[in-house]
Amino acid sequence: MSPLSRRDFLRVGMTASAAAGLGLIPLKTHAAENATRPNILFIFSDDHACNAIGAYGSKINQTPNIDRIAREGAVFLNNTCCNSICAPSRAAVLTGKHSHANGQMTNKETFDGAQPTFPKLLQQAGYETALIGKWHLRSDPTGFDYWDVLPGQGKYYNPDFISAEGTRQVFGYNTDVVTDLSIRWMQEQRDPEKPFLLMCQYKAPHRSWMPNSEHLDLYEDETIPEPPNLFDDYSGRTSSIKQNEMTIANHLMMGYDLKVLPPEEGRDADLFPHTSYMQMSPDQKAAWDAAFEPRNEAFKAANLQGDDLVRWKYQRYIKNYLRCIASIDDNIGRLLDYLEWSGQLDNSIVVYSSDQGFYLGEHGMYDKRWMYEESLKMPLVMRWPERIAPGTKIDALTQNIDFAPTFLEAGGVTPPAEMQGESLIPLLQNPDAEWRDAIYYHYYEEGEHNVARHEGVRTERYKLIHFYDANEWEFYDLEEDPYEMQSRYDDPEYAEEVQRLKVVLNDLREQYRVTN
Ligand code: SGN
Ligand code: CA
Repeated sequence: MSPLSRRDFLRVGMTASAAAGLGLIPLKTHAAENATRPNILFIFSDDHACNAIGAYGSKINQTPNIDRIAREGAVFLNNTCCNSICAPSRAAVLTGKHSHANGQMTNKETFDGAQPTFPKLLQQAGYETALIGKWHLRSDPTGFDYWDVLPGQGKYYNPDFISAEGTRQVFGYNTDVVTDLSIRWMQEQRDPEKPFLLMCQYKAPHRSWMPNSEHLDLYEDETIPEPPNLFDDYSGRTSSIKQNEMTIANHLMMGYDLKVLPPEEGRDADLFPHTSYMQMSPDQKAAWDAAFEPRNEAFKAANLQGDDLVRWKYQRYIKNYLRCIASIDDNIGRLLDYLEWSGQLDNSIVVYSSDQGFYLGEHGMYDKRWMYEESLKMPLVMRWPERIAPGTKIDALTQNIDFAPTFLEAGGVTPPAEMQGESLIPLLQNPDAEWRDAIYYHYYEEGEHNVARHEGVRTERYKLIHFYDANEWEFYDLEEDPYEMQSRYDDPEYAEEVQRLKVVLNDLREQYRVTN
């Protein structure tokens, strides 16, 4: 393990000699600097569902450091993405615009980095800007004084990074390494005279859910509670959900996803040569094999079938997913410690979010893409003592297009008219401030996992979804049916509300100038 990936990095970094050993040079200025404009530390992960965050009432894990941000700041309880997939969500965050307006409708386009983004506008206004970690937008980042990104999805172990200087491999576990590089940039690579924006973006907990060596035993002796609809039979809904290819039962791969087959053997390895088992060091491999081999032997001996096998797959999947989150939470603790130690915590906005939610067995699924709650919702917690009272809870229907106008306003920049989101700052001070009463959603990608394209609208209580290729509609009363198990689209009791939401959907299409 590299010295920088040690969890006690900051504690050993406190003393001058240890700091020198790590190559750290103390900053010239600390708390007094930038008194007027806050730093912005934007911590962003990949596929972290609200249901796996303590501050959102997780029943399956604990996240003390993310919860600290929420407890000392605000938690947005109804934050959503506008298109539940990676590159489109990231583009919406950067541009403050819906997918059709920023051009990133699926993971397949190349992001148009010439358009206005909040990092670029903050940079022009005198912020020092950096991006470290997952990017996934194909074009070179624009608007950053410094960038150091993972190619594509990035690898969990010993990942490559691409910077303006070229590609290099860094030894260590991805989440630790991204944090190390982030702390190093804040501490010694930036201009301390300027306020900073740092986007620290983790690969985890994205598929294929590979935990760090130190967390391989976490949860092993526990049974993680199952969601009530793990065995969803998809009755009561349209044909779309029945055709999904993201079930725990049938679509998780025994090697790549569930770690039963050695990844270098057979079909899984052929399909997914990027699994980072192949590039682990001997010690990393030894820890991995020591954890999984005996468990796999016991699994094979048990010869599970039917629902028992599905339950086992759920446990194997969710435990590895949660172990990846344990590393994220540890590293958020390190970032908070660093800001506190360097006297910058209280003049910084610290945000944690993730590009979309994820199915943790709900509807029998993993992955995202659908407009159903668990992947529509996007975590958002924010600490900013100057503007947010501790323990603030915000129920308003916020969305990822609101992030850019918020950060711009915080940095004293007026958002350009083409940004479609709204600054969240009025809500921070008054969670009951006037706000939109419906959000627009549109998923465009066709391909992996077989999710039909759809658009829709969600209000505080209702949701209308249109799978427009098959012209199928679904309608949910979220108060009566929070798990979305029964579409009420054809129920006469809801006819009026369905019609009302169709009008709202059209209004939103007009407001956002959606033409496709
Ligand atoms: C990969 C994954 C998918 C996942 C997409 C998009 N397959 O293709 O399961 O939905 O990424 O994820 S994998 O077998 O290659 O891991 S996204 O978060 O980047 O949009
Ligand atoms: Ca993602």
